[in-house]
Amino acid sequence: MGFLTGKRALIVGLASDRSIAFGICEAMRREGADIAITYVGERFRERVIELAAKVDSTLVYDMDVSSDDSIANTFSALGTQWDSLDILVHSVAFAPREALTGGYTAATSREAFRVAHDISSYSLTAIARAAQPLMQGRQGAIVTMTYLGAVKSIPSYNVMGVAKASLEASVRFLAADLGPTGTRVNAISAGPIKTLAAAGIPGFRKMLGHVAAVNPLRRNVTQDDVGNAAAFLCSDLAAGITGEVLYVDGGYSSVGMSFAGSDES
Ligand code: 0WD
Repeated sequence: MGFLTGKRALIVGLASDRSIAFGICEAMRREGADIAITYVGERFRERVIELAAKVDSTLVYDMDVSSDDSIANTFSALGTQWDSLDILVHSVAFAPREALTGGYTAATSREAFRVAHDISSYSLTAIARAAQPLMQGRQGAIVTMTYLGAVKSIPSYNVMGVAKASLEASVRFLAADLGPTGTRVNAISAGPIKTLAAAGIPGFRKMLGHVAAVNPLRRNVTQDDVGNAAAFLCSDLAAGITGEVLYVDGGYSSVGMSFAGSDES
């Protein structure tokens, strides 16, 4: 029996089989959770329905997290299928492409700042609120996806790093607010993984190579690594953990200096 048996999980942010969200779906299903999925944009619908079938799910919703109506409609549709929810996964981020190109100062317009924060940060609070009626009294868990750019500058990550800092602060405020109702809130800070969203970051391939060359595990992390950590964080095995950012990055963030290869010679 898996350690999520009997739990219901809503996974927000599936775009392709490479999405981190899909790794999370697979790990949670393997551990026994029932899965519902959201995506954004009709053009993804058929693809997401096929992916949902791989985790035995038929509950698939088109939800734009920048729209309160879309969020409300999705949770009301989900509520007709499920009378409770144990797990909410937020795996969504967006910034206008031009904001991720060039230096931070020149690239960060007011509008790009607004959009990045709305979709990549505020949306966690919006969906956490919408999920509350279904999560009441469930000892549930919310997990979101963040990146090292929240706490350190990273080339080209620009305003997305500032939005991730806001997202990580939101995790702490949500954890404090929702803890007394039984809901835990955590983030996973993943190392770079090649996905559709990552493809929008200039130099991403270089980033992958650098991280794999110098982190303690000498490899990039995978969707499975992140999926397994998310499954753990949303399970009763992690019942004492909330308001935390868990690094799943092969140890990259723990190193002050490291040379490529196996030693310093
Ligand atoms: O290296 C990486 N891939 C890392 C990703 C390292 C560390 C963290 N992350 C984070 C991302 O910042 C994001 O928060 O993980 C999360 C998932 O990202 P992903 O799996 O790398 O990317 P992807 O498969 O593209 O999923 C992100 C999705 C969007 O994909 P597209 O490619 O269409 O931008 O976020 C969703 C969408 O499915 N999304 C939205 N969902 C609802 N409403 C919206 C929206 N308005 N905008 C984007």
